[in-house]
Amino acid sequence: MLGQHFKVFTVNEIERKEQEAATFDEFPPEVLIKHPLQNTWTLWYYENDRSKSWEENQREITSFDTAEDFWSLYNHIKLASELRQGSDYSMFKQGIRPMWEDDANKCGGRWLISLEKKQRTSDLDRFWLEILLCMIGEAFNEYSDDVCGAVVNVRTKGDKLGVWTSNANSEDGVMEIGRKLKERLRITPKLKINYEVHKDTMIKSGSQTKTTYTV
Ligand code: MGP
Repeated sequence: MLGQHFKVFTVNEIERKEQEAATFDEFPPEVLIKHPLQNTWTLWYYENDRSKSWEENQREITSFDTAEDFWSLYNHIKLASELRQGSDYSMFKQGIRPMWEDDANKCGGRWLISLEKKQRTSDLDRFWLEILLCMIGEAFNEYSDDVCGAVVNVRTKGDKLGVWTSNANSEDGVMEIGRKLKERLRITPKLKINYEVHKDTMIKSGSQTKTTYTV
């Protein structure tokens, strides 16, 4: 994806070009340009403040559209496992709010990965990073457009990761995204993950939500 736009240089090639360029003006522009992503992404942070509504507690942090700016942001913020219990990170395509009500989400749902408590130390951070890399790298191939964003919920009862897609009725797309997710997170085939339609999650009673697809 990135290579379509710019040649990727090895460290040795860059060092040689630096030595060859006598002044900054002579520096080859392709070395200075950051690697653009297909989409611009926005990071959101939710912190549970009981004096405010759920929506008010969602804070838009920043947006980025290059691989380098993604890593600057990622390296600057806390890992999900270091967040206070009850907090969330969400990363969505720019213009999509991380909530069921957004036009892009209202007919959609999420692949949900519910972790056991002990997985906070072993899996949470690497799963979240891998999901982010899948999204910014458009790893879901022709179905990448169906992806709206992803959420990590840090909870005492067990953390959750959700990959949100725009159309719960698009079975081919939803299933392909689910399969790819399991493959990239290296989740054992024996462990099943479920897709929930947001409209069902909104009206769930108790802790169970109807499952629409499973991989
Ligand atoms: P949660 O934060 O997704 O999961 O939803 P948690 O805390 O594990 O709770 P559980 O109910 O899944 O066990 C918690 C609550 O936040 C929901 O019951 C809603 O009141 C609110 N909420 C969550 N989301 C994703 C939304 C949303 O998209 N829109 C609105 N309006 N409220 C939401």
